[in-house]
Amino acid sequence: MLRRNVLLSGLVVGALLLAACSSGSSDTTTTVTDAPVSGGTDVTIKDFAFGPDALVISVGDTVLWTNDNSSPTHTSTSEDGLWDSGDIPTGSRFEHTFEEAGTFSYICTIHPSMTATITVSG
Ligand SMILES: [Cu+2]
Repeated sequence: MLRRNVLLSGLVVGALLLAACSSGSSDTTTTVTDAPVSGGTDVTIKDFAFGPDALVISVGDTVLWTNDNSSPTHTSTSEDGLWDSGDIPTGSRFEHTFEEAGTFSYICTIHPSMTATITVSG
């Protein structure tokens, strides 16, 4: 058991050394931000509306819906069945990543007069 642990820690150290070497030879700078989703695009649900109600994004983008603190429960539900958030309570968020191009309409199933579109360009 002890021998196995020594072997394992040797492997870990080796891996760390390798990682240190490869990061040392790279000049890529990684910036850490407090953004909730990198490359994401935000929709705010407020005053019984999606804002913006027409959003243009790229394939692979993640859209983050945030239900405003003053707003009751809503949903973000694709009319094509592509996504369905279920209930998004006050102050909560939902995200969906778009993997195909097209124009997609969605509604709030609780308030069907709330409509909006996401256009995904390839
Ligand atoms: Cu709603």
